[in-house]
Amino acid sequence: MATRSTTGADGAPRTKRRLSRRQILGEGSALLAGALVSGAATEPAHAEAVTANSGNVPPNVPEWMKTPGDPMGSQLYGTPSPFEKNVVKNIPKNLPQYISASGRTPLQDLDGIITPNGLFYERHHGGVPTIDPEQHRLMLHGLVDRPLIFTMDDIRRFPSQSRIHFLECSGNPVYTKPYGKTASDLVGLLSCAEWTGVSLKLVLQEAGLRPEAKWIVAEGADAAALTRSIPIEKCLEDAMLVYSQNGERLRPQQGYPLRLLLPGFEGNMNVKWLRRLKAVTEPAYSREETSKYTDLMPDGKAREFTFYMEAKSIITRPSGGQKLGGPGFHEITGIAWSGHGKIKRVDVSVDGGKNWQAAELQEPVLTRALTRFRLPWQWDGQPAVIQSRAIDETDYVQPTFSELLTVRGENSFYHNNAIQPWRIDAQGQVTNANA
Ligand SMILES: Nc1nc2c(c(=O)[nH]1)N[C@H]1C(S)=C(S)[C@@H](COP(=O)(O)O)O[C@H]1N2
Ligand SMILES: [Mo]
Repeated sequence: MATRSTTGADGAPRTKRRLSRRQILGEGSALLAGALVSGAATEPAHAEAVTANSGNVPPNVPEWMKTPGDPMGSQLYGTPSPFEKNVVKNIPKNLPQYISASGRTPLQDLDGIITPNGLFYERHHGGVPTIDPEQHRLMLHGLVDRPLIFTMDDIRRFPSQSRIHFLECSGNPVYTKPYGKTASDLVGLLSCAEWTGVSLKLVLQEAGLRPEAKWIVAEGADAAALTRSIPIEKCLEDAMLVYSQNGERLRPQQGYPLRLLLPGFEGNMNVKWLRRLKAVTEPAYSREETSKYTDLMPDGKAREFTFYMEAKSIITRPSGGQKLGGPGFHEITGIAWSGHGKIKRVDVSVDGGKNWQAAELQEPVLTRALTRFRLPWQWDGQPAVIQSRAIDETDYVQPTFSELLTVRGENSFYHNNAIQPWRIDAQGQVTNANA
């Protein structure tokens, strides 16, 4: 066994028996060495863990290589490894289920831009109905030449399209404090999927949409009969009637067997369990667009029909509830999105907002979809405040919460797209800097 002396980022010499990590990873990964050997003045914690389990680590042959594994077919629908059992939706206990039920995506545990279907956020106003697709119908009426009723088979006979878009609840998070601890607590009413369905424009044309039609009123088949009015321009732009999500049929929680998808529009308008579309000249002024989902502005007027979710971003790693293993290299990564189109740039600050640098954007950058950003960072072990700000293709810049306050006043409730700062203390513990 080689004995090798290395120096940690804090200058303390270390003696390591066995193969050093630097050798295992190759000299090219010297970048990581600081993080791996630094920390405590004695042998680092993960090296101790390795000693305790040394029977299963290289160069030994682990237990799970000595006999064949579980046979195929033991699971007809795959589930995550049991070791990932803590990566689950974030659902507050004791929720009044039929008033404000919501389950959040664990954003801090996910990579890339696609939300797995089992972790897609959910928000229901009247519970999740169990709908037999054979019995489900979509009625299209009002200002059309031919009122129509479609079965799900009819819907699937239209030419299909698949597109990747985010979906975000406009109460993500609500405007007022308290803000929560983790990225999921704060903005977990946000997910992104590849959606498959039919262009709404095509279906409206099939029915002979009349030129007087200025709005489409959409109604869901849940106990809330959730109803929203959609401007006709959006219906003819990129709205979809969706039946699949990440390649498989919608989950019941996402509106099985059919939902409306309005890319970039506030989550509430994306009516689930869609059963009726009525072409009309005026909006319905339903509960969800008057009493709810409006923002009381400083002049005392309520802002209604906000539609588009503004540009926003959040660092997901490191983020609230996580702990940095020690000084040295850490990748800062997160997600950015805008209802208005593509993300143009994401700036990251590691000094409490004094200086900003552009992060790398993961290609392809898609319109009205999550965009993953990354920035390499050498943490010096000192307390720090890190945050990200998104700029979209319209050059709109994500505001700080105090900038939002000057425009919106104290009484807004929805549509909070403020910058989210994370505080890192000298021990590497990450917390919500606003809390
Ligand atoms: N029919 C119906 N559609 C609905 C809702 C609902 O309760 N009933 N909730 C809305 C709200 S507030 C949001 S944020 C999104 C949530 O979609 P998801 O549960 O698929 O994430 O659906 C919207 N569509
Ligand atoms: Mo929502």
